[in-house]
Amino acid sequence: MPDADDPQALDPAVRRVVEAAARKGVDLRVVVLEATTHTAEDAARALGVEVGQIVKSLVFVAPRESTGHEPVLCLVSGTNRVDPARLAAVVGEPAIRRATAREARDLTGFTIGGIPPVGHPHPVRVVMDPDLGRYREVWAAGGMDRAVFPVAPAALRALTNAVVAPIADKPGPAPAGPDAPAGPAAPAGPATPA
Ligand code: 5CA
Repeated sequence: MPDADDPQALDPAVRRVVEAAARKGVDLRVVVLEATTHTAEDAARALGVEVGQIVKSLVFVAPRESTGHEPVLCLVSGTNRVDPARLAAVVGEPAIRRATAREARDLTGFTIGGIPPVGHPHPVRVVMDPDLGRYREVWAAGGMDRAVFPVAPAALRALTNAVVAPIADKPGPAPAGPDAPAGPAAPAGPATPA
């Protein structure tokens, strides 16, 4: 698996990720794989790690009268799905929904399958799934569908300024762990089944 050591040799999209991390003092080791790692399963197989260790970067949008949509980026463990009702409660955006592929590209500058946690053209709110903290190291997309990089969950959180909150679609009430935000973390009223 070739390491992309030479920043000049990197795809421009990957370079945006590496440079954004470098500006925050984090030296990313981006690995460019030979086969696509479009999905978390692909990435886990290619890297020989657990699917839960793969960071899914999922774009959601909250409607805004003035600017159209505000993106919210969810960093989710590869085995989990986002429960939109939980996410809505965590971010205080009742009308939040999944971005279309086109919206995701227009808002982030990256294509689905390679959307990274950092390197976006505008600051973006980030919510991180606490399950990523189960691992010493997780792997996130590096700007294109064959590029991934390893990162410690705490470093990923610091790099993205993420709020860590239970947004995954799981049975039972949302756990109120020490990372749960002070705001409306648990969905109020009946949760909408996904
Ligand atoms: N490179 C991998 C592992 S890091 C990756 O980027 N995975 S991902 O989960 O972050 O991105 C793929 C996800 O994009 C899929 O799981 C799927 O949930 C989502 N997706 C795929 N097509 C669409 C679409 N048309 N609209 C919205 N989301 C989509």
